[in-house]
Amino acid sequence: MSATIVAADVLVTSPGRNLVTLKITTSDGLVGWGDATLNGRELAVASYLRDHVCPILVGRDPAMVEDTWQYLYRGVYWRRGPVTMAAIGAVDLALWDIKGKVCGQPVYQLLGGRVRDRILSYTHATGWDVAALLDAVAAQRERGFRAVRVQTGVPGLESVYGVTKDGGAYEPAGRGVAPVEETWDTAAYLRYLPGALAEVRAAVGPELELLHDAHHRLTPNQAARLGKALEPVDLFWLEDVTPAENQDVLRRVREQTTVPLAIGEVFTSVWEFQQLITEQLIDFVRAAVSHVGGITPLRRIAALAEVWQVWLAPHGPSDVSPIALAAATHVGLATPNFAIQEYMGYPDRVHEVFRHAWTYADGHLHPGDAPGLGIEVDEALAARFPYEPAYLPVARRLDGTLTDW
Ligand code: GCO
Ligand code: MG
Repeated sequence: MSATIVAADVLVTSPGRNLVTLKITTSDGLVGWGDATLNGRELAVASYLRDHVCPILVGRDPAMVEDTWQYLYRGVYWRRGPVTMAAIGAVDLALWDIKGKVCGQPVYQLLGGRVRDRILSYTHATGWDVAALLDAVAAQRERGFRAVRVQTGVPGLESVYGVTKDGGAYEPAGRGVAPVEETWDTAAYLRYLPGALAEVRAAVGPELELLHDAHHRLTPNQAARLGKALEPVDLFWLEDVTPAENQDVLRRVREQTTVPLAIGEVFTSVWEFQQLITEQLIDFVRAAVSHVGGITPLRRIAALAEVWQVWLAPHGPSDVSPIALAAATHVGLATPNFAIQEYMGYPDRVHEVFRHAWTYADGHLHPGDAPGLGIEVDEALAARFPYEPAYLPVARRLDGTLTDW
């Protein structure tokens, strides 16, 4: 007799930031863990799971990973969107975790085994001015990183995406019941950034990989101008130049510049990547393994991208939990067209609540060889940190109109 799912429970904890976790328990006593965190909308995913998904998981065969994905995606009629897909992603991760434990194998073995010894990772360095940014880059190089995302302040602006003024650790979600409002001026950013990044390149030398995130804020024309201006900096990638809801416009950017483009952390399905990949409008797919619906669809996206020489580079900020990071590293070790894994890091308490087999050393991540995803959640410790409302900021232009954050 095959095992059945006997319980599916949702844990919401805030050990430094809000994280939502799905726990699936089987009749033979195995437990699988999935990440269901959606920054600023955590409780919506928790409710989607608790109220609509957990009850129908009970009684199902945990071995049927693909069928359960299809059941939750096609079987619901209302499909896609970040809340739905983060919920499906949590189920998919938990079922892969269980399958690994049943087989006594780390998930990467079930995905075909390793194609590399370890996976390259990049982290963030931020500084309000170039001197502070160079200090931050030096500190990350000390930690072994060979690839660093660089974000700076902009003269004349009080706050800028991805940068803290006091040099402290960056966490975009501000605690409180309403989002913080930031002011944004694209013209000032475009005037300042190319010179600032040229200074960074001159200081760090040619070998360090530098990345930059424009966070959806430019028009196609501005993106093309910025891409051209940054060509001498030799970026590993320029991320999210436009909101990319209108994907056709990226052709104009591609025609104008050879800067490598990365897009996709807010996309939730293979279909949102289809045009970008098949028309080669981007170089790197930034899907988050949990937000895109799990390991099952991430593998499909990777396979489509491989055909078109597009590379996989999963999203890995502190707002996807160490469970999602585990899943991304398993995929990364086993996927030929995997390029790099973002590793922003976590507050210490997060590592205590989510004990993980994955390790960071010398600029690289490894998923470890524990069965499944290699995660143990300290539920008693998690329960000591209840949910606190926290939201990403919103951004307004100088004239007060709302713009993309
Ligand atoms: C990145 C991202 C994040 C997002 C965050 C929003 O490239 O890492 O842009 O830092 O801003 O995930 O919740
Ligand atoms: Mg990004």
